[in-house]
Amino acid sequence: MARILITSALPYINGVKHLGNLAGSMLPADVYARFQRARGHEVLYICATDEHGTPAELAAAAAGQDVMTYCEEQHRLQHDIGRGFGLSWDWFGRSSLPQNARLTQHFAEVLEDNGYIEERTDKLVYSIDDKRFLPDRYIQGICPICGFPDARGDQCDNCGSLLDPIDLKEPYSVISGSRNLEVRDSRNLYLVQTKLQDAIRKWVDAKPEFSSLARSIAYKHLDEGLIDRGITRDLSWGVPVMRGGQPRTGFEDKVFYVWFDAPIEYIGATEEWADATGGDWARWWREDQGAKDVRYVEFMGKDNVAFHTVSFPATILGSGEPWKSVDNLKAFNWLNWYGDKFSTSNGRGVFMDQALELLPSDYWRWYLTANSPEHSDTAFTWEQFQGAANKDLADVLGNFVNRILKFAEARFEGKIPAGGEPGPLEDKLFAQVSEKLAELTAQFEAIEIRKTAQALRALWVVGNEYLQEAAPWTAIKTDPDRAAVIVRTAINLAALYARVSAPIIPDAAEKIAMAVGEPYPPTWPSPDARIELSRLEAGRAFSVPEVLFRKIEDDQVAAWTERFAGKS
Ligand code: B3M
Ligand code: ZN
Repeated sequence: MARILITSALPYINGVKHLGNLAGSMLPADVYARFQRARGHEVLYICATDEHGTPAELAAAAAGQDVMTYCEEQHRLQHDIGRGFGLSWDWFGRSSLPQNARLTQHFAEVLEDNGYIEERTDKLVYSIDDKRFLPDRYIQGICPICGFPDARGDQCDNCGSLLDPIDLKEPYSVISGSRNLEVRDSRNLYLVQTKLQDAIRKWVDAKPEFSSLARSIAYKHLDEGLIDRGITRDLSWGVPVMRGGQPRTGFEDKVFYVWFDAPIEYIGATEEWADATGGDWARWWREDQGAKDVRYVEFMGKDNVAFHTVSFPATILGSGEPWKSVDNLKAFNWLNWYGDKFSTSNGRGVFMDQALELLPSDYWRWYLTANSPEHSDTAFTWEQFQGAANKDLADVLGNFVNRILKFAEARFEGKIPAGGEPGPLEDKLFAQVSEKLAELTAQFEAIEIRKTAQALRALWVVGNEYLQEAAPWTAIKTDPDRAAVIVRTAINLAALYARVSAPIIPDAAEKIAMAVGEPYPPTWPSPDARIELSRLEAGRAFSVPEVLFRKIEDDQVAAWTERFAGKS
């Protein structure tokens, strides 16, 4: 049994996330976690809200709340909606809790002791009208790289470049819109990444499992040459800058930069989990306390890769302490809305809470897995979504389960029939299912998201083809034993479908499992279909679940297309 640590990028606290956030990190991480649990491995899936930095402060101000109250409410909201999507985190933490603060301050101290943190004077943008410095998202302007008009102080959403606020052209304060800005000196702590350039490159070189997207981004930054990064900010909400348990002189009004503390929250949230469950967090994160044999997989969007392949490894490596670091980083491109960005303010695209109002989570889980923005930016369209739901879920899987259980209930009094022996059609089915099951298992193991969905669908199709060819409704007229074999085999196949579909569509899988009296959550089947398709014994009672997937009607698509199109 392996031990697998999984983390997905921590969603910012400011507001309910859209389907793109889900598709590019939390959902594939959950699918993988469920699969590995079914395989019998010890899995710890950790996530949390990323509560510091300017997104939190600006959003709290806009909501007319103090930041702590805002974060508390938003964390609960994001937690509940995530559970509504079946996100099976073992813990969904909060980066503003003491565990993360303590760890962040510890890392800063050991990094400074090891010579990787220095105090430097920054030229920062100060807003005379707002009477405050404008870090990161408090300032916007024209991107110096691509000319995008609304680039943020820390990163350009358009070209993804990491920016320094003073580089922005025609900057303005996000708080007041004021352009009455000036550059002033500010003392800040710097993570001296340039000293760790070689160590980080060696670290990336030693990670062959990283997705090609993750590796290409990591090497792009390494080849450009790392820069030393400011890791403190003139903000009040964040991890206080301490030294030896005391506020650091001159830094009493500063906090650590959100991207310094956020990845540390992966460890912090594991401590939260341990504090709440009696678990042992060091067993997952300290190689000197049992984490050496842990396999750690990270899931995130491509805009987060730089921080996870440069500054977070710099923190871990620079500490000189035996912390577990990621073995496989699965990076995703972006899901967009008909080619455009999701936008709360513009009402463009479906956000997680709205999605659950429209349809059960399995519809979204299936579509976002089968159409994952895995290898390129991918556009959501209602037409594709309707097709995936109506064809794959309703016509293929749902139809198979419903047809065979309804027929068996009517003709065999709701019990799996005895009689007859598997024949050539069953031999063919066993061979096909064994082959498709092996393919599906391999794609899950390889974390090939789209190929996993394709392999699962191919397995569903085999069942329909078998029923079509075996035609128990015809066989029963002349050869009841033949009909009994077909029904027994097909009900076993429905049970197998529940087991292998559970990582992606857990609710439907549970309904099928309950109907045929199988345990849930399921274990992963053995590779031998002949054994697996004869497990459910004759005489076992079963029921017919309600229709697993109602089809999406054209008028629903028309209404939703209009509702979520966004203002032109
Ligand atoms: N909060 C997500 C984002 O950039 C960011 C991820 C942090 S992972 C440590 O949208
Ligand atoms: Zn740009």
